[in-house]
Amino acid sequence: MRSSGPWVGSAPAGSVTVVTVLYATHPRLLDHDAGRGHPERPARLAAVERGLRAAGLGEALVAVDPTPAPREAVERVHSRGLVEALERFCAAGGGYLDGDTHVGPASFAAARLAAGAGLDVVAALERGEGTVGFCAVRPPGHHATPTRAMGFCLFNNVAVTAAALAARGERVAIVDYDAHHGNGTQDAFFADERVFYVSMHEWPLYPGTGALTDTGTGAGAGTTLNLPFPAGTTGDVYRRAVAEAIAPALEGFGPDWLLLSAGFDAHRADPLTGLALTAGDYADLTADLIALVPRGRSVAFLEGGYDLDGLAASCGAALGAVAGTGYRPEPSSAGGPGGEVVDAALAVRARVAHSR
Ligand code: OKP
Ligand code: ZN
Repeated sequence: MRSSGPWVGSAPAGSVTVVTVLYATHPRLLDHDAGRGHPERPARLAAVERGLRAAGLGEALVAVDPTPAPREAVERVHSRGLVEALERFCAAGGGYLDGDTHVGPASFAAARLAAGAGLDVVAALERGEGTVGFCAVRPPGHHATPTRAMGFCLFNNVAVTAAALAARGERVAIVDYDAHHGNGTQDAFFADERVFYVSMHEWPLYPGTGALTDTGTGAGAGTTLNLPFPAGTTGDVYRRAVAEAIAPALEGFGPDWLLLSAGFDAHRADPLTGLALTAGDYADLTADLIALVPRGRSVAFLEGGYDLDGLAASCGAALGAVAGTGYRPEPSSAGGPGGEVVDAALAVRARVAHSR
């Protein structure tokens, strides 16, 4: 535990703080060089901190000092070939891995810290030190597949934590509300019955995966659920998706843990996407999702979110809702398209449920 600023409180002995948010971040995450003028920039982590401060989390936040993910934890998800190639490429000075994924000399260490944060937060939750965890990390992770870094992502942070939990017999739900589909996370667990992956994302949009009909394979049949929404989709549709499709599916699955791929780029102001969520919607969705697992068994991982004000407001509202501070800088939204996607997802779920 480390106190990284005056706004980070540690609960005084005998205090009646109802909720403790374990907040994992690290200055070395700022050293990952995503490339000149890149939207995935260090200022995002300052915006997150600003949002949490504005949300009045104050005393509720307790800092967790992340340690680099052990190699064996990374290799539960990623091939040794990817890990070694990434280490060599960064050590040699870095460069572009694909058209929009760039690394520098400090990126490998940042990626190992980003991948390790969730493991440390889980350990702290298991020691009873918090109610919920939030990993304010970069680079993000959900596009990184077992064998490939892509889409701003090096290691799949949420997947590394999910795989560690699953390896010890825990059942894990991953819900991904980033505007982009988490193709890497889906790939990692598509055939895995211990991890249920749910994504709500914009379609069509990068990376182009995440069809309604992708529902898992083999032992993992029925443990993937995709809701590909059109541009303009608003919070009312997301809330209905959670209430009618996601909550029943996860109740059937019976997760011990909820890991949230918390991307805030579905906010209406985001420059990379066309979805129309507000900070109020992020508050509602986060509270509704965290209610699906026992207290002390959820961890959110920062993924996208590229409008700094939208990011600050949305992540402040999301964690404020969990902590009950009532912070709501923007009202909920309604009236957009996308309802037919929820109907279609319900039809797909009915078929999948029957074939099991
Ligand atoms: C990362 B995360 C076409 C544009 C690709 C990549 C976006 C990655 C988003 N070359 N843009 O999901 O927020
Ligand atoms: Zn995204």
